[in-house]
Amino acid sequence: MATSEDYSVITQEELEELKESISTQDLPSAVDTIKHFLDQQDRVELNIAVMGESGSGKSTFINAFRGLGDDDEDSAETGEVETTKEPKAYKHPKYKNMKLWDLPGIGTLNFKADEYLKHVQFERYDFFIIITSDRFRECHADLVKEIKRTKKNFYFIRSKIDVSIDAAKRRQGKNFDEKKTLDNIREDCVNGLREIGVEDPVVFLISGRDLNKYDFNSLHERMETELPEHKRHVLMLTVPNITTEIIERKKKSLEKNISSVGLLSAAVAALPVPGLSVAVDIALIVNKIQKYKTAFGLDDESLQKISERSGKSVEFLKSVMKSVVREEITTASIILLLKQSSLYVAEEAVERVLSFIPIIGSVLAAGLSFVAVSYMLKKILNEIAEDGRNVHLASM
Ligand SMILES: Nc1nc2c(ncn2[C@@H]2O[C@H](COP(=O)(O)OP(=O)(O)O)[C@@H](O)[C@H]2O)c(=O)[nH]1
Ligand SMILES: [Mg+2]
Repeated sequence: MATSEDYSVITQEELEELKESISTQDLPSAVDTIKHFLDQQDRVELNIAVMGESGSGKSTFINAFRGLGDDDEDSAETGEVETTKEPKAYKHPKYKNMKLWDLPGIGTLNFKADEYLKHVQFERYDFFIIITSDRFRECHADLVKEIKRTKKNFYFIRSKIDVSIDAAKRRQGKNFDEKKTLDNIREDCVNGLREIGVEDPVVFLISGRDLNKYDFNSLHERMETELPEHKRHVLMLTVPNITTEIIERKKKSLEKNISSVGLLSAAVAALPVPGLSVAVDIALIVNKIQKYKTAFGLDDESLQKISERSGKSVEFLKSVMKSVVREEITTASIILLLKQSSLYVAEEAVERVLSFIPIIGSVLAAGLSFVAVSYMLKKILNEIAEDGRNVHLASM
């Protein structure tokens, strides 16, 4: 059986603490404690700083990264001349703990790079994004030298790639080669950065209009690998479902988290409180299904938005969905689901019988519960991710 050391999402200490507090509670409060713990996991803060000159495409990128268009509620104003001198936070519409910070245009404050970083409170950010829509200049290089001293990560973005591609198409006509054009732009940016003293720069080509194209996926993948584990989860949860690759990576990330839920279930099952194990398992599963539904954009609000953007009706989008989230999730529907899973029925019977012999019984039930809950959740996650993928394809 897996041990909690394998999973940094839940520590042995947290597990013990939870067990301790649950063992003294009545059933409803125990279930609440578990729900609260699970919600906390998704509330790790992630703060991303976006910097660049005015007009470079910061606001457009900030909106796209949060899955918003320019005209959506809560979206950042684009095409505005920047007047603010303070960083402004833009929250993710569904995960308020994830914020993108629009930093005052570099150059507008007449600060040196170190003063600038102090002014924008650099400690606050997990990493920095530096955007330009043409070439990188001294001001960008100075900033990077200072950021390096803070030991934080940074990423270079060359924005408005769609504009460059259109221009190349017009210029080159029949000889247009997209890959070659992109390689040239990337090489120009990298060489430019080297010339102003940045060692081994990596530049990502992005269009805020078509975030699903060009280098967005590799940028996001790189950010993910360079973040600490508990922050990675938030980065993956909040990424818009704009390509099948991203949907697949999101699924993998959520799958890793399942083991901790299984462990939780096992820990609870080991407590000699009749009925607790099943009640907690149901609460755990309902909680996770709701989260998967939101993560893959299958909640009503998201479907409505996809429908408006794609011109496909909500009914049509729903018609490609097959998983449990097509209907409303209730405790009753989950119990039905559990009953259909032979694994679980076996466990329930075992649990009832063995609870008369507390010590051996609880150990056995714990093992079974871990397997059953993990198995169930993996199966459900796969089905919901598949729905996410099908809705994404149907909206194109
Ligand atoms: N075609 C295209 N236009 C963009 C892109 N990013 C920004 N823009 C446009 O460029 C202008 C400045 O963008 P904005 O996001 O406001 O830049 P900011 O001043 O850095 O926040 C706006 O008119 C945007 O619509 C992009 O990737 N593609
Ligand atoms: Mg702006």
